[in-house]
Amino acid sequence: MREDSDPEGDNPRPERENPTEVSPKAARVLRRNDLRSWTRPAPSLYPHQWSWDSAFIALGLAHLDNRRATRELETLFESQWATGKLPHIVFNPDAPPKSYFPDAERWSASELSPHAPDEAQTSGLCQPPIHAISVLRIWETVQGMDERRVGLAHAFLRDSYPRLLAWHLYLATARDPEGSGLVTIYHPWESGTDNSPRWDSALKAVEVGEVPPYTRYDLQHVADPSQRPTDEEYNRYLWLLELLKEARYEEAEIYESHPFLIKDVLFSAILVAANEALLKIAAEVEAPDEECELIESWIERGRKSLEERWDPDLKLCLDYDLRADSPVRVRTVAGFAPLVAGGLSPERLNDVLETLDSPEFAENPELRWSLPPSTSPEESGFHPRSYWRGPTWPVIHWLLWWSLLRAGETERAEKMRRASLDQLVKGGFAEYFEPFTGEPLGSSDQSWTAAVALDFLAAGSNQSE
Ligand code: 2M8
Repeated sequence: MREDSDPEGDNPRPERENPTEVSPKAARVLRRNDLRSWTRPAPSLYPHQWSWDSAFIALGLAHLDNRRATRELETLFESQWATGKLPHIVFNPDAPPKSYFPDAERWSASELSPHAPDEAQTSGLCQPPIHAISVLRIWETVQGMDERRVGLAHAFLRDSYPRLLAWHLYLATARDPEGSGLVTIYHPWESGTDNSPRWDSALKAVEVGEVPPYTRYDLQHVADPSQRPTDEEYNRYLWLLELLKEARYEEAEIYESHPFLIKDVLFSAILVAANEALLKIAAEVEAPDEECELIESWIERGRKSLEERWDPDLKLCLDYDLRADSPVRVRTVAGFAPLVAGGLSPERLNDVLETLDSPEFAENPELRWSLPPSTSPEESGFHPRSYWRGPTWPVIHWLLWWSLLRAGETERAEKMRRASLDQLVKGGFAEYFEPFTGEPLGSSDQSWTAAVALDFLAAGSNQSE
C-alpha cells in the first residue's frame, strides 16, 4: 500500500523533507566521497570517476561550493578523447587493488587507441550526456552572487563550451552515422541502465566467445548478489568489451562488425535536452551563428526521430535494435524519452503523462511511493530488487522532475520531487530502492543520490517552503 495514498486524509501525513536535516546529510555523503578534484560515485563499490555521475554530482555541488562543482567537470573534460568522446570511466590510479572490475588494464584504451588521452586511463565507452545540463545549472546557481564568482563561472562556461560542442558533435556523427537523430550505443553500460530488460533480447542474440578469466569485485560490496547483474549478464558485458578492443575502439569498425548496436531513446533524449542547454551556453559565450544553427538542427532532428520511435499501443517511446532491425518492445522508464527531449505536442504530452500516471508506472497501487520504477512492474523482465530491472532510482526521478517542469507540468513535478525526497528521508542516500517496500539497495552513500537531493531541496527553498 502506498504510504502517500490517503484519500480520506485519516492517516498521518507522509514524511516530508526537513531541509535542515537532509541537506547536511547529503553534503556529508558528497564530502565523504570527495577526492578533491572529483567524486567517487560510492565509497567502495565505485572507486573511479564515472561520467554521468560526475555531471549529476556537479549540479548538486553547485549548491554547496560552485568552484568545486566546476572542478568536478573540468577533471572529466581533461580525459576527453581526441574524437570528442567523454569516457564513461576515468580510472583512479590510487584506487585499492582488486576493488573494481573491469579495471584500466582490461580496457587497455590508451594502448589500443590513438584517440584516448595519454595522461589518464579511461574506459572505451561513454554515458548519457548530462554534462551541458550540469554546466548550465552551475551557471544559473551563481546568478545574483558577487561579481567575482559570476566572473569565475563565466570563465568556466567559456572553457566548457568547446569541450561540450566537441562531445555533442561526436555523438551526432560517430554515434549516428545515419544522421537519424538517434544515438547508437555499443554496450548496455553506455545506457547507464546496465541490466535493464531493454537489453535482454539483443544480449541474448550475441554469441559469446572465449572471455579471458576475471573476478567480479562488485559482489563484495552489496548485501545480496541478486541486487547486481547476474554472472551470465557479466559474461556478455565482458565479451562485448573484448570485441570493442578487437576493433581498437574505432567507430567505423565497430559499426561494421559489432553485434550490439542499439538506438537508445533515453540517451538520445538526454542529448536533445543537453543541446538545449548548450544553445543557452552558446548564447552566453557569444558562439558563432553557424554553431548555434548546428545545435538547433540537432535538437530538431532528435525530437523528430524520437517521435518516429513512439509506440501508440504501449504509449511509450521504444529503443531500436539495429542488428535485429526491430524496436525493443519493453516498458521501462526510458519510454518517457520524449518528455525528457521536450518540445512535445499537447497530444503527445498527454499520452506520456497518461502512461506515467498509470498502474504500469507511478500509480501502481503496490508502490511504496508514487515514483516510477526503472521497469514497469507489469513487464515480465521486472525484478523489484535487481538493479535497473525494477528498483526506483533517484537520478531518474530528478530527470523526470526536471523534464516535467520544462513541460510546464509544475504540479506533477512537485509531486515527484516530494515523493523522491520522502523516499530519501526514510531510506537514506542509497543507490536505488525496492519500489514496493522502499528498502534501500545497492551501495549506501551514493553520491549522485545526495547530489539530486540537494538540487531538489534548492528547488523547494526557491518556492519558499
Ligand atoms: C552502474 O554502472 C557500472 C558500470 O558502468 C557498474 O554497474 O559497475 C550504473 O548504475 C551506471 O549508470 C552508473 O554510472 C555507475 C556508477 O554509479 O554504476
